[in-house]
Amino acid sequence: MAASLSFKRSDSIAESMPEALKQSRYQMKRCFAKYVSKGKRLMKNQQLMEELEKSMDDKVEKTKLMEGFLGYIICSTQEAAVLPPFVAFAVRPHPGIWEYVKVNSEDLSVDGITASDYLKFKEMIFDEKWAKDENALEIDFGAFDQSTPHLTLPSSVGNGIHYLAKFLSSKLSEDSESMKPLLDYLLALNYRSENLMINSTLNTVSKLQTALLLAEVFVSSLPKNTPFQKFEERFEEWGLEKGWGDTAERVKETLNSLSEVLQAPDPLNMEKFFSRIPTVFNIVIFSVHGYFGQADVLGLPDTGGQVVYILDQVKALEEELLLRIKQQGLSVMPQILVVTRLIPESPGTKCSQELEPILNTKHSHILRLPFKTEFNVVMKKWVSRFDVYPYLERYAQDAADKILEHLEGKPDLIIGNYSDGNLVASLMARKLGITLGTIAHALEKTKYEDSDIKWKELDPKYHFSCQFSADMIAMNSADFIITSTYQEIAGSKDRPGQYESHNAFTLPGLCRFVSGINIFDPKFNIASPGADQFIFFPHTQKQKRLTNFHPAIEELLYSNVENEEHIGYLTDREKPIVFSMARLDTVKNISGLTEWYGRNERLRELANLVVVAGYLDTSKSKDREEINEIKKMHSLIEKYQLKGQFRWIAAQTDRYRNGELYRCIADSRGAFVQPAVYEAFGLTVIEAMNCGLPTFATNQGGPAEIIIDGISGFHINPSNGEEASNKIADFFEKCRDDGSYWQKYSTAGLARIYESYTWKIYANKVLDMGSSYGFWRQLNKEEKQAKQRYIQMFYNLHFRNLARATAPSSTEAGQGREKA
Ligand code: UDP
Ligand code: LCN
Repeated sequence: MAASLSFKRSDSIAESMPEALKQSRYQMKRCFAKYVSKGKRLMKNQQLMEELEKSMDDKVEKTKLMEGFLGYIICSTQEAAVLPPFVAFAVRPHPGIWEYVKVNSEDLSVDGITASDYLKFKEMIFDEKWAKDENALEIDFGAFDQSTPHLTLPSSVGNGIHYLAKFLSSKLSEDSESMKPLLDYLLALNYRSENLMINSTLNTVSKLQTALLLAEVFVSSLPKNTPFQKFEERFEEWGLEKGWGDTAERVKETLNSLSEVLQAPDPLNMEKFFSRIPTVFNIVIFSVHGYFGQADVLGLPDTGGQVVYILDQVKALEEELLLRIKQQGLSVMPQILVVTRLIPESPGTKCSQELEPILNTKHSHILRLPFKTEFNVVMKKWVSRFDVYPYLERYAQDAADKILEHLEGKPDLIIGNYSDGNLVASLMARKLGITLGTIAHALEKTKYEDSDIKWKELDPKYHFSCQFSADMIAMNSADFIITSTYQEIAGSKDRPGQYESHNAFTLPGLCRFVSGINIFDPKFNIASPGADQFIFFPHTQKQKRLTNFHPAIEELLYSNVENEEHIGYLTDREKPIVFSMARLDTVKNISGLTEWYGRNERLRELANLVVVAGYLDTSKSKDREEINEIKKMHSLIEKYQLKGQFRWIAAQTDRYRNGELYRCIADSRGAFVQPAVYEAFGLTVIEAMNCGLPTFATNQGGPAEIIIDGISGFHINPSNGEEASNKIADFFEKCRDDGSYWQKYSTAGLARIYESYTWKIYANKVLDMGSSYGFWRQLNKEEKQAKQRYIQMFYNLHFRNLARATAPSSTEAGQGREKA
């Protein structure tokens, strides 16, 4: 909104709004009268805009107002709580930056209010008694972050490690004593009780500096590739141990970066030094729910990208660890353990096996432990991710014992995944005093509209009260948070990020989070995943193509048979294929895509539709959402008479064959469509692009960042099916008329992948985080401990009760049954 720039943006909205309201007093009175006319309610941005438009007849006035400051405020308002005669606005002028104001619709007076007041105002709509309760539970995690430095620019969000190096530099240069914590940290470095880098003789900063100087002069005189072993003894005389590097050259660089840091800390040397020191050898990764396996599990309910991500992540981390350990001049064997649920009754998968080596790694394993009830009964069957909460505390205890036994000691880094894994990881990290990183591929709160304020309605089905509380515990316990994209943290201009939406929210009747998590905390980092390029490679690499799969893929796509694996058929096989693949979750919107296609005659003429998703038969599914979606799919096939142009294939579990499937779709000059209502990252998007398949993906979430619209693919708006299907139809028309059009998008998609989405970049970033944040938590010990106490109290007095309340009865549990 260009006009907004003419206003003094240094003033707060509460300060500027009264004058702006005065200038359009007549129109605004009408508009506010409309807002309050329907009584108390919660209004979203679109509604506010629509009703503003409707309240004004004069077109010129309307345009003037919309281009002015008031228009800017309404455009930036995410929601408004109406409680006649007041309207309270939650305004988000920039990503991560919120202001709350309350306007009296009668006299148009404006008051700036706090987040807490805004939340109370909102609660009045849903639970008046609770909103008025002065002793209602109000949680303020931010109260413990007073001395933690925070970022201020929205554009810096997600680059925490970089800013951490700056903060560390200034903290270490405060006074003559400031360097002591770094010395203590180095003195404590060891592998299985063997000192690394320095030993106790270097017990002052000046002794360390002298040793570094002597050693640097000495190694400078050696040929660059002299192995460390050749001068190890000399180093010991100076109090220096292994870990500086494998060759004279590398050792010299590391010595120099520490000398520079000790002399006058600067972020560049700080980052470099922390990326070099040997701090991480053993890693534990928690991915608790679902079916976690290496084969035959993908596409099952709750089992999608997270499994793929973790298996690829482990491979990348192990490779990078091995490289780093070699470059540090050490001969340590790293270990990575992925800890998940053991499901005794999981036919067709290996999920009942306790220990399983991870394919294509040397030292990594999956370790599985069952859920046990408080009556010590082992849960035999799969449990939906929404129902796992009563088992997690016991699980964390059992896991800690097993992990210590397996690793013969503590891990150096714990990484959690998703709400359940993050909670377990935070319990274990606290118990053992270990650096904690968390990942939330998808935070459910943002997937379901108003899931916070309407939690009571949704709780019997989803247990969001447990889940959101668990998320708060994990995010606040984490030393660092790994995200896939910027939008995951801070959203876009118009839409708040997943984490951002956890800053101030309320569960009326239960708990009000006045400061849940602050996205300006330097713990937030972006490390985007990649796709396994052995599996997902361009369709043009003919010599690598897995042609042995072609007969099966031919059958899958084109046979006329309808069976348990596929429904519908394609009469005209000359047409290109619009392809999609996802779990059959509501949010994935596969049924939405099917409906858009059904309605768009032009698209139906131009292309066939093939979707791979879930089960085809309700009797096979145990998942509530999937059952609904299956029913919807069948009714759409009937309603739009899709047979002949449409094929619905059941979930496919073979990743190698899936890679070839994407390529066969590319051979048909088709396109991949990811129609999700919201997608946190979207691995299928980068898989398709890696295979050279032009891709259309939702503009809601990660894909909006992966694809540059109109350049490396296309964005589609999942809430406007007609526009989306027309955009796809336009593409196929242009491909029909211009032989090079399809190729242009295929090539541009690949280029985008190669420049930004690889696992190597990811692993480097994550290991650097493990090291830097490991030191930060030592430096920040007191504040961290105080916060930990608060978290512990919240866990004990709040979360535990919620989790217990969702547990099945002892009889159900005894039979290994989940709650219906
Ligand atoms: N997938 C699969 N078979 C299916 C559905 C999905 O192999 O029937 C894979 C897909 O190739 C991708 C992952 O599961 O690797 C899904 O990841 P994404 O990030 O797209 O979504 P999620 O399921 O994690 O929400
Ligand atoms: C879970 C999701 O919902 C996806 O958006 C991600 O791509 C996947 O995990 C892997 O991070």
